[in-house]
Amino acid sequence: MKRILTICGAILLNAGIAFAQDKPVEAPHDMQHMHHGGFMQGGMHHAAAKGVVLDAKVDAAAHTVTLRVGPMNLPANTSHMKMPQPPDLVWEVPMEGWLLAYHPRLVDASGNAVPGTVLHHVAFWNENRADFLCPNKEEHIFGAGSEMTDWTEVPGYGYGVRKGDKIRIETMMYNPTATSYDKAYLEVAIPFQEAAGDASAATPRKNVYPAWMDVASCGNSGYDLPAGKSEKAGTVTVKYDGVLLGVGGHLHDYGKQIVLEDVSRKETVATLDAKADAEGHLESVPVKLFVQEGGYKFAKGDVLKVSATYDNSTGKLLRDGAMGIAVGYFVAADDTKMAGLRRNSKPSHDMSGMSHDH
Ligand SMILES: [Cu+2]
Repeated sequence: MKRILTICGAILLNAGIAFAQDKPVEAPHDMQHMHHGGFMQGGMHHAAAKGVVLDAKVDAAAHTVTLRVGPMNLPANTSHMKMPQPPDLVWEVPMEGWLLAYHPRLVDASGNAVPGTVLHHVAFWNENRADFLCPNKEEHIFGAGSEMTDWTEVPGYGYGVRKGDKIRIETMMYNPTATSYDKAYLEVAIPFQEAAGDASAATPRKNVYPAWMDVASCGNSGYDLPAGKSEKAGTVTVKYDGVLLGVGGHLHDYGKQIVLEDVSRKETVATLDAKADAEGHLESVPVKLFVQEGGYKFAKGDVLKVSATYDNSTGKLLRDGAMGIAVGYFVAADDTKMAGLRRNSKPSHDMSGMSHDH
């Protein structure tokens, strides 16, 4: 497929640690990002949804920040190609510390639940850090699709952030249901712990690094899904000693299974069988935890293989319809070695698959 560069505007929000109702601030266009193909497919441009902004509310007492993307109008029976899509939005982290968990949900303007089936994908990227498995990409710190993956806290661990880190939020909606939703919002509640602050939060967390082991290796995640049964596999090499605390998975509709193997050790790390409804719409992908055993050991140089199987019952090829990603948390044996992944200045985006494309 011919991929064409497109420039997406970004909105920067400066959220202070306060109860104040933070007003979103539109940044001048120096915050623009170059994307590789993400919003251009088959020569068709996604229409941009107007008026979608990012709101960040910090509840200092509850140590939780809630990010809210919206409002979005979602007409019934609309594919992700036809749906006007929100622009990329940027959250600037207001404190030093750790993000502990991610709890996504969809609501309407009155706070009533909207079904997760209308979320095609959301992805959070830390623009100030490189991915430890694929340094050509930014660190992908959280993602969810229709299965609305809830990322729960792993006690004692957290994702380290610095004040001013820019977290880019890519949201893609669709609506395969017969019900239209007006003014829908995607909310992600993120409990956090400050590095230094009140005495109760004094015990530092161990740093985790999100591990995205993709059937597309270090390229763009989205691929064309053929009709019927199919399998795609990719490999990635671990460059640090450490442990994997657990692994979940990301698939799209008609996804069946994700298998993660450590080829160097000739071992299956995890087999994850997806749950879907009668039409094949993805409902959930299980999570396998190794925390009890102290984590699944990876050695520098280990080759990991991830494979995804699908059974596309539509009878036709679905353009950019699939992804297959095993997602886990990695803890380095020597955390100081991970410091080199920090990017202090804005990176010049390369062309090798920066965005989580659809
Ligand atoms: Cu996806």
